[in-house]
Amino acid sequence: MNYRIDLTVLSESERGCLMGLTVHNLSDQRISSWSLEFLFDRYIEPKSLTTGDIQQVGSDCLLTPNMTPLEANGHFYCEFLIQSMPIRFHSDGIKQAMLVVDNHLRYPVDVTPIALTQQNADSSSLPHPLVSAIAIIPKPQQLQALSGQFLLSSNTCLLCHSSLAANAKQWLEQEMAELYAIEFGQQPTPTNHVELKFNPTLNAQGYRLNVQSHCVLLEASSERGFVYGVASLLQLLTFPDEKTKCGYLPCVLIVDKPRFTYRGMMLDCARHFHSISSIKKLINQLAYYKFNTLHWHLTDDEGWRIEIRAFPQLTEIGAKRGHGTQLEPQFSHLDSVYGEFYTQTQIQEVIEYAAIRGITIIPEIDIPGHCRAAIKSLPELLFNPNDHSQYKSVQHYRDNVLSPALAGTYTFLDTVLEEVCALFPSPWLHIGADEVPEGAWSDCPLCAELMKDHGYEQPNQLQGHLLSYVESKLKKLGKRMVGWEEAQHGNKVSKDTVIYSWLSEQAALNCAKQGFDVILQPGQYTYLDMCQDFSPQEPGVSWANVLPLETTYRYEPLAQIATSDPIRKRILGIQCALWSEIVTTPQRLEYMVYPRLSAVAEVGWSQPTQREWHDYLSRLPVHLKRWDKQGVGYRNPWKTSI
Ligand code: TNX
Repeated sequence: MNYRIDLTVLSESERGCLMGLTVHNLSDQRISSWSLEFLFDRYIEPKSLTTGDIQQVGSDCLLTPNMTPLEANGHFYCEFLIQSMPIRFHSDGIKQAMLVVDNHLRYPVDVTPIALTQQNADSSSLPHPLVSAIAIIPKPQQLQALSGQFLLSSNTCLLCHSSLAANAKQWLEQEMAELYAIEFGQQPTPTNHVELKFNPTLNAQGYRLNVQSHCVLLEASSERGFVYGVASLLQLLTFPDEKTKCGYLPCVLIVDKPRFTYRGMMLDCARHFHSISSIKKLINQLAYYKFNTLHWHLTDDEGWRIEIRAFPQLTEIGAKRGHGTQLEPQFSHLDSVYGEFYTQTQIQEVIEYAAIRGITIIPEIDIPGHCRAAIKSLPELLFNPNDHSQYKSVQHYRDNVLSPALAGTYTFLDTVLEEVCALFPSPWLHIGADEVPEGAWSDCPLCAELMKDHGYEQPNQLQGHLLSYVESKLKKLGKRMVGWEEAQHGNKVSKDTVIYSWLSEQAALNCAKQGFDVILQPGQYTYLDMCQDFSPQEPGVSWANVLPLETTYRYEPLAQIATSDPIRKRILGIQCALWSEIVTTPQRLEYMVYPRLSAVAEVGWSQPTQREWHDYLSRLPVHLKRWDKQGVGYRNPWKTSI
């Protein structure tokens, strides 16, 4: 390659980091007119740049050197300050760069790993406990190992006595066929059958699984209970013998039910798009680990990913980013147009696939912040030319907030929400509400008028104004509004709103004390985009934590809250999240998700008294083996080099 850039951390302080950037021209051509476009997700303070100018929109940066030519075999050097915590990972460096010559010719640039001032301590290493044969994750509430085993083969008959078990039956049949090429026999036999039977005495999400040498009896009182019983059955199965096509289930009696009623995962498909097949593969694993919710983050500044039939512009324009489109390139794919979206038909297919596995999909339409893709797609409705408010969002956008004072905003919201509510059977709809930047709506005549009309004193009350409109719209559409913890800012939404807290568990407890139902999603323990270890090559971000498997596993929700404290009733459950800024490929997705997903599963399902780190580790190897068979990529926590 003819061009190369090196980025070095020169010093770190409270205020941020001082960085040195060198642009090398390795060719024998002098370049007189050039600029450098690069993707970097920290904010560069424009005034701090020692030579040239910088423009930044999100992670897209354009450095123009002010007439400094790039000599043949020469280099250009500048320094700048970034607002950032100390940098310890290569993922924090420049992701991609292009040299722009004479304003239009674009050349690829080699980007060396960021040079750090300091590295973290060594990577952690894990003990090697004895491998458990009965290795169910999450750990069941009661499990009694019995002697003997059940032989499962195509001679086994699957008997289903309850319509509530139909989905679970279908899932079991599909898994057996796909993974082991075993199809259940049709003839009922007294000595070789798996029976699914309704038992009204069991807990709503509970099940009872009794494996005996001549039959397997799975009982539950709900659709989900049957699915969880099947998940345990699938996990108990030792891999069928390839030749004879039969597998073994150890004889056991399991009586099980979850600690929390809500166990979810959030997937961000806006920052990077994940294919329908990746999402289905993930949903299938969620079912194996007894999750019941996928929270689908479908819109954000960097992309609108859900077809809205009334507004095709949202996906024609808002799903694409890159040169020649309305949205700048972000995070990756600097050299091409990036972006896809899901049609409503595809979404329907995913909803059905998830339903068979006991998983509800909650869609998220993130408003009023994180709306840049929507605003660029529908400027005639959403752009307010008279709003001169100055703000910068956490992700460095200055034009990503919906206006509560524009009529078009309400037309947009009504239409989008009507379509989304009709598409998703979920009783909840997530409206985001996170990270509205300070300063939004502060210099806008229409907003000032609206504030005056309603007697609001602070512009941020307009957030409450907008959200309470959305809440009543959703109520009319038969849905309950749920949102990030900032949804209660502006103080106008009702206590029916479910709050997803992400900054800390304390934030969740504060909301619960005010009377909100909450879902725990503390970034410090449950954010799967956080690096999994300390080595600089480990992919991920680290603003909330470095998050090794052990840290996730050891998260103990509500550890400080007395068992008798009524506030516990307000904590509906827990959720992990994969934000996708750094999730550029399906392989990266699985690397970030597994095995930490299984650790979160146990936090959400099993009672604290049943959880033990070494015991969990002794069960994990069986899962790695199954993931190998299923083609699920994972980070092997026992092999630390990447
Ligand atoms: C915070 S958690 C965000 C996201 C980012 C994520 C990166 C939340 C509600 N907002 O917009 O993608 O951090 O880790």
